[in-house]
Amino acid sequence: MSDHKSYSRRRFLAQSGLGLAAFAAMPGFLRAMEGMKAMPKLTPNKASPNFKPDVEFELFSRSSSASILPGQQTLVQQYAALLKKGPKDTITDIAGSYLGPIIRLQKGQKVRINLHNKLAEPTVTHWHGLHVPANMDGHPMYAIDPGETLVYEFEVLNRAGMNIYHPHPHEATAKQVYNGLAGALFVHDEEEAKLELPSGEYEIPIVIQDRLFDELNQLIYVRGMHDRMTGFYGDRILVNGFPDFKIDVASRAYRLRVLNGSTARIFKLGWDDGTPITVIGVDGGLLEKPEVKPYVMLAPGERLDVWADFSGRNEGTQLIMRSLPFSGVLPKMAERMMGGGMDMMHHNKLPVGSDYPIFTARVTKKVSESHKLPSQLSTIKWHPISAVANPDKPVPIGISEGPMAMLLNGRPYAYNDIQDFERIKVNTIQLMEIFHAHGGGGSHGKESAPASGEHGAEKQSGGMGMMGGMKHGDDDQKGGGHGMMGMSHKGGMGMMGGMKHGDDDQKGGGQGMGGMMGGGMGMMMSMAHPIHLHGQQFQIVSRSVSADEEADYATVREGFIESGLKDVVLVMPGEKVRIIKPFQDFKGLFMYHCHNLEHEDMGMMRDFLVE
Ligand SMILES: [Cu+2]
Repeated sequence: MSDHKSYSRRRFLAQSGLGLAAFAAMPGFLRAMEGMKAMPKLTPNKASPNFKPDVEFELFSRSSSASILPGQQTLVQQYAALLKKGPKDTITDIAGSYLGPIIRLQKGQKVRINLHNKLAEPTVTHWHGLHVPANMDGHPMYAIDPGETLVYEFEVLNRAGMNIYHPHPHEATAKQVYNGLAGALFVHDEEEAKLELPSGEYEIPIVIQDRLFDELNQLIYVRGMHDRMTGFYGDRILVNGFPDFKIDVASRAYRLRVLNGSTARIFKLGWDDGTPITVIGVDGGLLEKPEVKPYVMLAPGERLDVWADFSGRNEGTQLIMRSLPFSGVLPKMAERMMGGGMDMMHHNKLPVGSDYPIFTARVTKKVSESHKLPSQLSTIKWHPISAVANPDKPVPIGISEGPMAMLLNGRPYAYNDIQDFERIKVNTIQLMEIFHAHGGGGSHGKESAPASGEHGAEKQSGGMGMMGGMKHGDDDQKGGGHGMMGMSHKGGMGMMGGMKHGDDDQKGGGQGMGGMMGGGMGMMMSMAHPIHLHGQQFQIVSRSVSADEEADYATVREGFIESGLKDVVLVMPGEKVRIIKPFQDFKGLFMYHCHNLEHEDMGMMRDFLVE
């Protein structure tokens, strides 16, 4: 299409304020949907007679209720497990919690899990962090109906670390996790055992979640489009399923296994007395050496292994783990609305980026002996850039935010919609670049657009201009991307952002959506996304942020850890992150998606086909 025609059409939309139906009728949007196929309904995998498990357990997804707040019980969805074979400590219930039991596996174990769907809706369980075959990974295509059983069989290949099990059904992941379906899954190995880190009662899981309750103690979830676009935020912090969580500790070292199990909320963890946080591990297990940080950022899906040493502290001392102030993860207008500065949307008592307590540690016993922090924790097998299959052509993961859908690489999630750049050769190590396809603000749109161009993603996104704006230097497509989907301008400037200087395409498109969405525009702009890749953990090679985001970035900058293996990386507005990720052993579909689970369910998710 010519510049002139597309410009006129957007201009027409802008001026007529036509509704969403007109938007959906745009050819570009339809082209993006062409590849979309319905999720197949597969026959659930059955137990293989040749597989001899060391560990076997039943896992039930079911409706239940739990005492969370004083008074009436809360209806929840919950995992329950029953060990059939294996060491007794494989399954540990958290008494009184809606969270699933803690699962402990050893590297090298062969595991069979029989998932029984006792819910009234389809579900499937994903082992977030585990390196398992594609058909054991809980891809939404393996979802089972109520009453069905799905058998998982895999060998534990991971090194020691904290993983998560949670549902992953198509467009219902967030709701099921929010309703309570999630649990911690620890892998242990010999390398970790040799360190003799604090264990038993001295190793404490800390699963942090936020929830919103009504006056009858029932869970409130998404109330409208706004809650999906920013992600859903509760106003009560729960740890391991409990409000006002407190642990009684002795004056010695503890190992805190921390997981952000929220659907959207990002934390900046720090001790209230300024004690630095000693980190010994992240998503993919132990670091090589401990890292001491003033605070640590923890986005949904991320894990932290914290060395918390209370030795030398007097009985009666209290230490509070707080979320400390920061800014920039939400668009400015959404930040203001959440804080109550504006009365348009849902005010939240606990704005993201405000200062609030997470849990309290009380020293109730003075002891003299304590574990010493090892100076060397583990050895990580790093992949040098020379081992990478595509050093000059990183696989693109382009983030774009829009009022209708959250996209990756310009496309919404669709089953069997693999683009050329999403085909990965098995047993290769890939360089990948995660970036904001629409930029995070006026100036660095320039920076990120060439990045997508150099990936060659524009070839695959051929007819995708309307959705993705992936193609650099093509004002028509770029303008379309900005206008229709990519609300890239920050700070409540969405409607005006495209209006200055001679970028006519952006102007037309920006106004067009503005007209359609009315007052809701302000929040649809660049925000932080925790990007998760299924399969093996990756290493972070570099992070860079555009100059216009630096002030906000300064409030989080010291909270990132790059010295360990990750499977979630928080990508801030204006930020570009390069990673190196192996795709070894298994062929098939492995997802990559935003772990803001509301975004995931909106379509900010894609598949890699490893072949
Ligand atoms: Cu997101």
